[in-house]
Parts: sequence; structure tokens; C-alpha cells
Amino acid sequence: MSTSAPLWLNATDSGMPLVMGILNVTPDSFSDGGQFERKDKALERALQMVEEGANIIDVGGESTRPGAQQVSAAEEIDRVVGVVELIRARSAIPVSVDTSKPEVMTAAARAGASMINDVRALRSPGALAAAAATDLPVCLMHMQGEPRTMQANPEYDDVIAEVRDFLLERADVCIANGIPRQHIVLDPGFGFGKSLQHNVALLQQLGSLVDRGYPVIAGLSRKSMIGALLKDLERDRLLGSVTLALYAWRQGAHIVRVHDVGQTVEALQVEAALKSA
Ligand code: PT1
Repeated sequence: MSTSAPLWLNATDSGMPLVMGILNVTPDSFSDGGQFERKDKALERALQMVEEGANIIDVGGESTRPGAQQVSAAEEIDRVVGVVELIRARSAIPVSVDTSKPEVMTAAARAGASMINDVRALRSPGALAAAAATDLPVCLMHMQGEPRTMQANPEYDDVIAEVRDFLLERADVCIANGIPRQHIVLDPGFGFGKSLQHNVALLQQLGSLVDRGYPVIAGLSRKSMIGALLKDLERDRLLGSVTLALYAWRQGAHIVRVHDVGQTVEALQVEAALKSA
């Protein structure tokens, strides 16, 4: 049996990358008010990103930024599922769910999610089987270590080869477990157990990942590597984020994961217009 990639995951006519808008549903986002108000604000933000031109909304209930602690599956389901249902009821936009937990994958798929985005590349116990059972596309991301400690001392002999080999091996494991090749998306995991030098090398050689035939996601938005490149960790990262999204597209990224959807889309549109002129 052959499975084709879902239509929404195919490249756009203009060759523009798909824009994945970030929707954090951790308690520190949309903080004032109770849980109903919080979910309502999350929905509002999602619909705003749709208006601004997002192609995918990535809903995340577990923070995986450097230093973050894990949460329970029940807590994560409570944060994520209601929001996925609300978006599903109001928009046809594909929703990906940023999770490593099998219980969350199953619940999110039932709520209408269109993709599983796992920063642990389905290595958690039960995650591979749960993801395969959903029949959804999966994003496999590279991370060295765990969020709480990953930035302490990241080390590689050859960061490009190690990240690429890890991702291709995880893709093979997925395929062996019944996930169709056309449902697999790869992500080098910028900022996940990587120094500035590692992140820059990965971005400059993104092509060596892209040329394996899987769509590639680049998540660079507002990350500390922008502060490091600017030699100013306190500066606003909007312009740096838009610049990196454009750069990632030039390096062949198929999907850019961003907070600032409208501004990113505007920049990509200008470049797309130049390319086709
Ligand atoms: C990402 C990503 C993600 N990033 C995918 N999912 C985060 N597929 C969450 C910093 O250095 O790139 N790809 N889910 C957010 N993680 C981080 C990591 C946020 C590092 C900030 C930093 O500031």
C-alpha cells in the first residue's frame, strides 16, 4: 500500500515555505484568568495567526526551552486537547501538537490534530507505537540531552553528520514501525543541546539534511542564538527571527516555525515575488 503526503504538507505553488505559527499553551502564556479564559485566548491567538497567513498551528503544552521541567501527561492533555478542539471547530488549518508523550499524541489525534511534532523524535517509551497508530505525519527533531540540562556543555565531533545520521536513523525506525516515508518531516533542533557554533554550522549546511528527500522544519524564532549573534541577549529578536526564517528558506527549509507570523509571511512574500519576477 502506498500513502501519499497529505496535501497541506506539500510545497506551495510559489515555492514559499509553509509557515508554522507557535501557540504555547503553558500556564505562563495567556496567564491572567482561569482555564476557560486561557483556552479562549489561545483560540483567539490561533485565529489571528491564521489571518496573518499561517499554514500550520503548532500547539505545545510542555515547554522544552533550555531549563524547562517536564509535566505530567494528564496536565499536558488538559492544556492541549481543548485548544485543539476549539481551533478545529473554527478553522480548517492543520494543527500540529508539540509533544513527546504517547497519551497526548493519542488524545490530540482524536481531537483532530493533523501532525505530531516531537522534539524527542519518538524515543519516549510508547511514543513510536502511539504515533504510528494515529496515522498522522510526524516531525522528528534532534536534541542532545534533555531540556533541563541540554545547554550545559553540548559536544559533538561532527555536528552535521551526527544530527543527520540521528534523524535518518529515527526515520528508518519510524518506517520499520509502519509510519509511511511520506509522513516523515525532519528538524535539526536549533538550540537543543547546541552551542552557537553548532547552530550556525547546522543552518549553513541545512542543505545536507534537505537533500535526503524529507521535508525539513527550521525552528529559529526568538531563540538565544539570535542574542548570541547580536552579542546582546536583551535585544528584541523579531528582526533577527525574520532574517533567520528567510535564510532558512534559502537553505532549503520547507517549513519555518515562528512566533511572528505576519512579519515572517511579509518577508517571505517579498523574496518570493523577487524570485518569480
Ligand atoms: C523546534 C522547536 C520545537 N523549538 C520543533 N519543535 C521549540 N519541531 C519547541 C533558545 O535557545 O525548533 N522545532 N518545539 C522551543 N525550544 C527552544 C529551544 C526555545 C531553544 C528557545 C531556545 O532560546
